[in-house]
Amino acid sequence: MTTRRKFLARSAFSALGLAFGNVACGNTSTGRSRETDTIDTPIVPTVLSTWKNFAANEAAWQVVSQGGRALDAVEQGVRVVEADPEDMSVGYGGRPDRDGHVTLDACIMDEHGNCGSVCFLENIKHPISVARLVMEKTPHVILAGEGALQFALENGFQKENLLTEKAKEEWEAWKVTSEYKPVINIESHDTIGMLAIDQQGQLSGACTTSGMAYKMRGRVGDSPIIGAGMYVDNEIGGAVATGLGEAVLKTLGSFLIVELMRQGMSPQQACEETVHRITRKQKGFEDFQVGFLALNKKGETGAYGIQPGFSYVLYQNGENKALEAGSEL
Ligand code: SD4
Repeated sequence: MTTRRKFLARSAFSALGLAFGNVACGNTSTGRSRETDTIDTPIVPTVLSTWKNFAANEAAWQVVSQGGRALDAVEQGVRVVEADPEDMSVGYGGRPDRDGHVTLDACIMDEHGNCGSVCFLENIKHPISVARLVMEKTPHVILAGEGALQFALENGFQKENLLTEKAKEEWEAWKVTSEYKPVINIESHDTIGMLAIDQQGQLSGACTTSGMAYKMRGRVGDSPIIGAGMYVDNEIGGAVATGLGEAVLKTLGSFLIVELMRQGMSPQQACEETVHRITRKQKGFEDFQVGFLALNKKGETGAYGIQPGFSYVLYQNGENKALEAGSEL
């Protein structure tokens, strides 16, 4: 097992550019050799997540720093937010749909390109762990609604009431006017998307949410859709999205970012180009938020949103830092 001392030594080597990945892949059909770059790619263990989820990053870094797998890191990281009743966009304490039901979406993807997802799942506190089991125990990628719940219960998850008093009170206040405006509140949303690189240089990603507050019953956003809310290609990098899911779905934003990085863009350029794609093609973007984070194999990161105020947390070289993304407006 890798010890912490080994990890620190390795991190020091990484900082000096002396630890290298050993992924060797052929040239792409475009003649570019982006994948072959990874032969000489220094390993920079990293955890990157949306909004100000310090504790989630910390939990993920614990796994990475002990030599664990990036997949375990992202699962453990986002579980912190799923269990937190104060975060009203994820898991327990999430805002309900317009009928008062908390319905959850989540997905996860590993370094081999395996992925699992649940959507429209009710009464289970940790949808990310159910998504992981869909990936590992079934031949499928997505389970939805009743079927996802049945699968979770069969696998030992407990049914719980996820609607907190605070979320219920807010929903009841909303019902007085019940203005149904399918736009995400620009100021307050905290869906967590997380990407990690472990000490072996492997990449994984996770995304989990209770979705848009007071959505129509049955509405599913981008977060559980592989390539929309999250995508990872271990040869290139990964991306996650937050904000108005409908806008992300129409652009398949996370997949697009990874493909733009494959073609040679930096994570920052890829995030900006993907936000431009939304603002060029989608009407009304002035009134909603979408934010993307990207991480490439070298540990370089990118972040960009439509609106100002998109914050994120980056854990690298032993430091957990809050940062603010640039924006289109
Ligand atoms: C959704 N993208 O369901 C999610 C919401 C979100 O921060 O990201 N909120 O549309």
